[in-house]
Amino acid sequence: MTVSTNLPSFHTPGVEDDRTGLGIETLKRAFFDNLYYVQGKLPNRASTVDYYMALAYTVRDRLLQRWLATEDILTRPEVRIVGYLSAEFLMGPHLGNNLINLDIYAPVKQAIEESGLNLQELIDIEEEPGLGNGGLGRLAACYLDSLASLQIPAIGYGIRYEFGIFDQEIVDGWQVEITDKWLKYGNPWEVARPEEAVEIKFGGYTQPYTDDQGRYRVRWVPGSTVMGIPYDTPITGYNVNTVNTLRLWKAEAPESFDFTAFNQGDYWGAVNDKVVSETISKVLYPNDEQIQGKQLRLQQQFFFVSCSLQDVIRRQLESGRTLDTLHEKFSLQMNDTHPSVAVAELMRLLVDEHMLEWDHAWDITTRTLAYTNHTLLPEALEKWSVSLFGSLLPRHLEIIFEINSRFLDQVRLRYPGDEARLGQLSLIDEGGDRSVRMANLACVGSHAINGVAALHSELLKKTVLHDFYELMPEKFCNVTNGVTPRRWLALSNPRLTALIDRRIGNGWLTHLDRLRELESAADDAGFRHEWRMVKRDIKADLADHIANRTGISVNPDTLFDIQVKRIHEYKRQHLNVLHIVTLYHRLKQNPNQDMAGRTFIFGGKAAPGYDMAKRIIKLITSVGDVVNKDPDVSDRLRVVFLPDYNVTFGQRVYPAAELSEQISLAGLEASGTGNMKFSMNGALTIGTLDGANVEIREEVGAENFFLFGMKTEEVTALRSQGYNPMSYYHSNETLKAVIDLIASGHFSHGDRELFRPLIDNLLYHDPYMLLADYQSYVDCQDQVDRAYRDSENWVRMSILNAARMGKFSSDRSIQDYAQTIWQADAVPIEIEA
Ligand code: CGF
Repeated sequence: MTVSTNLPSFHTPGVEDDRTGLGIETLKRAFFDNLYYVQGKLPNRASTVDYYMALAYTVRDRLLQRWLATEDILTRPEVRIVGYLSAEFLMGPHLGNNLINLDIYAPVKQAIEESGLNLQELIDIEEEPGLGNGGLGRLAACYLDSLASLQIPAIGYGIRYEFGIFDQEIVDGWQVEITDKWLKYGNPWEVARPEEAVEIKFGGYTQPYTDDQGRYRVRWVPGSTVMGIPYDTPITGYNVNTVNTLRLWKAEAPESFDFTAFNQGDYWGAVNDKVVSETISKVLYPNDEQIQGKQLRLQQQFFFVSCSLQDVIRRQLESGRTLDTLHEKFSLQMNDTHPSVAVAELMRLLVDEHMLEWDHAWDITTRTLAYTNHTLLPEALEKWSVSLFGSLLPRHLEIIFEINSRFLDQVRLRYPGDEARLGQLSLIDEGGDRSVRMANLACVGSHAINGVAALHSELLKKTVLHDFYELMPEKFCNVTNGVTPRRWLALSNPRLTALIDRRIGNGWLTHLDRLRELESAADDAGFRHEWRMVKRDIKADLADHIANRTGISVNPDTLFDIQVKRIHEYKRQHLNVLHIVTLYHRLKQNPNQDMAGRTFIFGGKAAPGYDMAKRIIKLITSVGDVVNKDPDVSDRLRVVFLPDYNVTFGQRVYPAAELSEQISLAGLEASGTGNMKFSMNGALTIGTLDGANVEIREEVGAENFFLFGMKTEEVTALRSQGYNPMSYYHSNETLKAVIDLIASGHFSHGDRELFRPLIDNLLYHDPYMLLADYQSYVDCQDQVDRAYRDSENWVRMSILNAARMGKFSSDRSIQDYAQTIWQADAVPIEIEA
């Protein structure tokens, strides 16, 4: 179905308009016009931020017609809409991405240069909206890019946190958190829509009553209300007319000022209401895969879910449909359990507010909602104490009990007398302080449940969701994650993109499988030379950046070995450190050791309350301090921790990488997406058979992937037979020497206490089995070293890695979702002049 829109254009036909025109002179005029009229600045007084803002408005003007046209088609009853519900959207800077997607990079560059400015400087100054912790939020951002590029009408729904993920500084080798003030200069990309605000209720109590038809009903009398104000950001598709919307909700008090309280002299009380309400969207919880059970977090979740569902219902009714067909117009994807209170809220809206019968409402709810699971880590599975839940959402708790009782009745029929199974499946965990299990709620209330990589989806069926799989196998499926090649290749690696274009022409950015046409180029010495030169240049740029940022000089002719991701014990950054110390120890013993020089680069944030992760950062920086200054080794080894890893930093780092570290303990990384960004940019992976590594290896070929470590089954077997890390320590001389060296205070100015918690943890518990995988890892790293020294073959493997990454475009993931879960089609938009 292609739809045409005929919006009023406000343009004079045939005349290039300052708001839409793409001629160089027009762009320049528009740019200075925005600087003057929107920023209120003359060029001689304008800062780089002012110029950035003026350019952002100039670009935004050029997408508005498509944005309004896309908004317009959403109102048509026959157009199906995907709603992506996510507590996190880690969008990254918009300007550069929009220039690429609108295909206006070249004219804008020219216009800006002719104005005596530098486009890259303006792109670089954008404060990135860091409204996410890591993989999950960034995945949501890639999916919005692909939805728009595939012309699927979609709305991303989330929270407009005033403070996103903290900025990280490294002080004396430790992480220090700084508030992220991304909104300090204003946000040119968003448009507030206060006229579409909705009211959100909390607390209070419920009251049964009988309606005029004599039916039993329940009324929720809330204790407080908050307003949700939508802020919309346009999400451009690549080279298409579709511009979807990211709708983020900001919490505000219903009345900006309580005059009664004020007049009675209670100024504090009057303002307090406003302050308390706004707290809800104040700050993103900075924990990745670790629940904290804080009341404010549940408030945030319910807040954005209720705002979004009310918005969806309004759109449904405004399109002329009734709620009976909500599932025909909307498919709502819950990104993890964070939005899973949607199951209860949609039921409440349909039953209590729109007076549908329970069974009918339940049918609509389950046909509308679907759930993506992102983790097997037990500490990440969300639970809310029944008492906390009931005090904040008393009506929802009743609804959850009702859903549970009906659900468990069905389970009883299917498995008579199986109390243990009933206990596992129940939405309520009856052990200790009773709690609501959000993953169970999501499973029961959805028509589809998916994991994010083939291995992860299989493990879900075997472990955490095993009982659900046995009961409802038809709901389970896999959608392997993907990343957008527009941001992660075209925008971040223009040099490689240009080289690929020269070889295979364009068009591959939307059909990433076409990169396979590069395979033959891997055998072409001339092409390999060009490939190597591109990588070398980008490495030199990163080396400059590292020198500016950290004062550490690194040699671009060494192997760039990179691990960037959240710092977490299961991701095993400290295994990487054990390898570095092993090389250091070897070189100290034999300074003439023949090895390729290596630069180890780390980046990533630790959750502020996660002591072990923070100590891992300190270990990396401390080892770096010693190694980088030691003349015996520093020509061959360098260790860098680059502070404040974020999307912008990722864009610099992935293109420069030669070796990608994906070394989690098998069975624990659901998918990973950094692994895909690295390979797409021609890095080789050293990794375990975990998450999407498994599929990456299948695609690129085992001979182009450095595999090490135990498989999931081996991990399980070792654990069940009783894992004893100490036995590895005692039986492996080098491992013992490496651990002893760290424990001796060699990297901590003689302080033997600093790393004791890490060392003791490894020797006495080692939950992520570093010691068991150590030797295999070191052997594999030696293989990497030998391979790197055969530089022609290395480049060959690098080209083949990039050439075979088609599967990991988020376009493929979105097509999978669209076909198997959403039944959503492309709706190409024609804009009539
Ligand atoms: O989601 C993650 C990431 N930490 O955000 N999980 N969560 N929750 C997984 O650990 C990654 O493996 C996964 O790639 C990502 C997106 O699905």
